[in-house]
Amino acid sequence: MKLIGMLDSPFVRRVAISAKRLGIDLAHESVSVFRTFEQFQQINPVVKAPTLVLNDGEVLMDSTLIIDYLETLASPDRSLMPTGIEQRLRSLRLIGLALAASEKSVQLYYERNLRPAEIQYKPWVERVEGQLAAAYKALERELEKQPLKTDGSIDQAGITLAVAWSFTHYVLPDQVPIEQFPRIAAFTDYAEGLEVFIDTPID
Ligand SMILES: N[C@@H](CCC(=O)N[C@@H](CS)C(=O)NCC(=O)O)C(=O)O
Repeated sequence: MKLIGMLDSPFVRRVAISAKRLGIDLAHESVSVFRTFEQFQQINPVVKAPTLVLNDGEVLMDSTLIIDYLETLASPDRSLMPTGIEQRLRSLRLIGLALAASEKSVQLYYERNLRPAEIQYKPWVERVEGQLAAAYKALERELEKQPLKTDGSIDQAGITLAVAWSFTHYVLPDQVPIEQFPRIAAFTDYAEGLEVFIDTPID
């Protein structure tokens, strides 16, 4: 199976890291949705990263759906999702917030880098900035209530959170001052120090 997309996408990176932790070997092709649009189109006409090409040529897209598929292929004892209802609910909440933070970061990045300055729409930018800050504030509160484990393990909530925060810092360093989000920043430092993150760098 082949994972298509650049690791500077938080969605691609969470799939690549999850696959490694699940023990699933994926080939990886760094095809860009912008710089190599036509090449991407040949693989997936919808041009969404990540794309997963299965061995029989079937094409999947969307990080959460790809991870869902990889989870079904993996041995259950390697699952990145808790099975108990309360911990699963909490994981789903953290993942939802971290995906929203990634999505809002991507929107702001596109706004700043793709749309010409003279036609930028300030109310839209402010709305997205507010949503991005709200997602990280909620995540910071969640970590205050219950920290994520830093014992060498990492689950899907931890992967998605750390990948989101690293991405936002990479593309929008002005948006998320570390001093306002000390718990997220400390957890991300821990995650980025794990072998699987080091082996799957953002750039
Ligand atoms: N919800 C999707 C979001 C994927 C996404 O938006 N990826 C971006 C790259 S970071 C992309 O494909 N951009 C090109 C486009 O949307 O046209 C997921 O989780 O995979």
